[in-house]
Amino acid sequence: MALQCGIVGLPNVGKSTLFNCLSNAKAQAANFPFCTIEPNVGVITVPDERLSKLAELVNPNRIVPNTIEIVDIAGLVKGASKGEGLGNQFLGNIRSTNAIIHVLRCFDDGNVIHVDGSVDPVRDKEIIDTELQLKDLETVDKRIQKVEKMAKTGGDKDAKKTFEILSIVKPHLESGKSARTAPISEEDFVFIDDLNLLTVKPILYVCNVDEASVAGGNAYVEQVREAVKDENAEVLIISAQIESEISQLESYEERQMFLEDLGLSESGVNKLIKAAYRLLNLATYFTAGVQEVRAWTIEKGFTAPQAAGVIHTDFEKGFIRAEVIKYDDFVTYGSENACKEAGKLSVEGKTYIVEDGDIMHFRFNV
Ligand SMILES: Nc1nc2c(ncn2[C@@H]2O[C@H](COP(=O)(O)OP(=O)(O)O)[C@@H](O)[C@H]2O)c(=O)[nH]1
Ligand SMILES: [Mg+2]
Repeated sequence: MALQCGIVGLPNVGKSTLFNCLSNAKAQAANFPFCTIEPNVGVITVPDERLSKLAELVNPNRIVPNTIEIVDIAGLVKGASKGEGLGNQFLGNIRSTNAIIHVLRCFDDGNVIHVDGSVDPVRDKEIIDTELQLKDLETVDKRIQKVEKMAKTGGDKDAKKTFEILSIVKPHLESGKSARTAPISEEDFVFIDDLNLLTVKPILYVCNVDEASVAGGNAYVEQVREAVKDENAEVLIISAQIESEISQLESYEERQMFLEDLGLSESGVNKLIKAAYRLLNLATYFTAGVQEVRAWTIEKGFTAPQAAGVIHTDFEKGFIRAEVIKYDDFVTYGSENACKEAGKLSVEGKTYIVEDGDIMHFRFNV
């Protein structure tokens, strides 16, 4: 599962600066290598303290963390939905992502030109939103044309339901709102899943601020918070410039000192990767053996066989049972055997829903 987060925003807001910080492995606190697979696509490992803790206890030959892909989607401008500035290509890039990181310029700097002449993150956000919403309207209209007749002549239940839902989504988009906030239930969203609407994708806002605002934010950040308060979206404060300075520092100690001087406990890049992972609504389980300690990505709500299938389809097909240890128990007792003796290892069947942090051992036959 290569899950992707796309970085969007107007030109000159700091997208590529951030992307480059991510791509600089030195910027990371520990072992979070990043490799650029295309000029604008990178694979980054997700920092997870639990993985390091398990590795300390098990002392395996290797440690394999989770990864996600980050895409720097350049070139979104006003008119993109009408094909302006290669707009369609960039909108297509967004369509293939699983979540969106929207970077907003919240710093003043006369030397960095703003495409609209002044710093106004809320206006900037609305420009991008509008382009995405217009594109979605196009998609919705096309589908309405397709299902309307079927819906009205009765018969096809799904067509009727889809038509009903789209009749709510359409005016919502027309009123300048994103589909993710449309007043329809989660079950109803399933009916329009295959439209792959751009404004349904989960979103995270990154306010790119100057050094003085990095610990406490600034007036621009407050404006952004106010503007997105109904979106149920996280707002992160990051200074791309500081992140790139941090990424120049050689040692971990130097970077920690730099962060402490700024009143920060963690680099913005780390925060960003973790937030992006949360955004994808994923869960992590672990396998912990002497060969390797490894994190595995699953969707929330996966059953034990589904989770086993992430390792190998044979594991899912031939699933017999799973032995499960809770992360906290593993840390308390220190090993699988100690957990077993303490009665902290449970044997679970096919209907077990894997929880975030579970340490799993699958039994299967092929
Ligand atoms: N002062 C300041 N300049 C920044 C910051 N982030 C990016 N820039 C500058 O803004 C310009 C555009 O940045 P870039 O990352 O290329 O923007 P993109 O077009 O969104 O990819 C570059 O000259 C950056 O050095 C920041 O946090 N503070
Ligand atoms: Mg760029």
